Amino acid sequence: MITIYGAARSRATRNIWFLKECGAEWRHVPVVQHYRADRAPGEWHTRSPEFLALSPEGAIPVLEHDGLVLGESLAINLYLAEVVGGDMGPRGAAERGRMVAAALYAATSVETQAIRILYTHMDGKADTDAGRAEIDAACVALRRPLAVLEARIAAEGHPVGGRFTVADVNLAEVLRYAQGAPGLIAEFPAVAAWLAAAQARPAFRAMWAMREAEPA
Ligand SMILES: N[C@@H](CCC(=O)N[C@@H](CS)C(=O)NCC(=O)O)C(=O)O
Repeated sequence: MITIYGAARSRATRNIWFLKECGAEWRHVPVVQHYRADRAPGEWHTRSPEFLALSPEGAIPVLEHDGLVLGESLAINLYLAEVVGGDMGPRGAAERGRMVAAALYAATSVETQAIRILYTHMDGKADTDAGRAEIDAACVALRRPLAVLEARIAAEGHPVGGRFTVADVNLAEVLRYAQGAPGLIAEFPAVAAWLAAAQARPAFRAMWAMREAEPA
């Protein structure tokens, strides 16, 4: 049985969405961030000894499957794509390379900047001068990766393979953090349409409902 440790109000959304796309059977252990431990009394959090025994990193999400314990949300999805993803996984070595590249691109070129936008909103600073400056700076850094993605999606419809794959989920869930930057995504019409279609998928909606059901 596949087990995902990690509340839906975390990067576990990437894995929950993808598992719902796969229609695979899985078990959810909603470990919360240690600073949100009061939101889930009785549940494990990221500093609980039981969780640290499984994952000394103390970070969610973590996957457990057939004796494998794996961290890193995007790597977890790449693994799931191979074991339960069917055609959402790679058809060969070239696609595998592109899917790994898409995940690394999401983690290195997109996430750091996108998360600045998210945190500015979470800190309640988006409507302050400092917050607007922070969001603007992140947007400047994101326009190049977004332009690269725009060209790929305009040509092929999807990041890899011309079909919906694990690369769509990994990139879309990281890009979601940048949606709080007014007008940014709309500057890239192919990306905007692709992201809207991805977030309209039943599996995304089901993941989102699960997330919303958890205490904020
Ligand atoms: N690069 C990691 C980041 C994992 C991470 O930082 N997770 C956060 C929650 S989204 C966490 O576990 N924080 C632990 C804590 O602050 O208690 C991934 O993508 O899985």
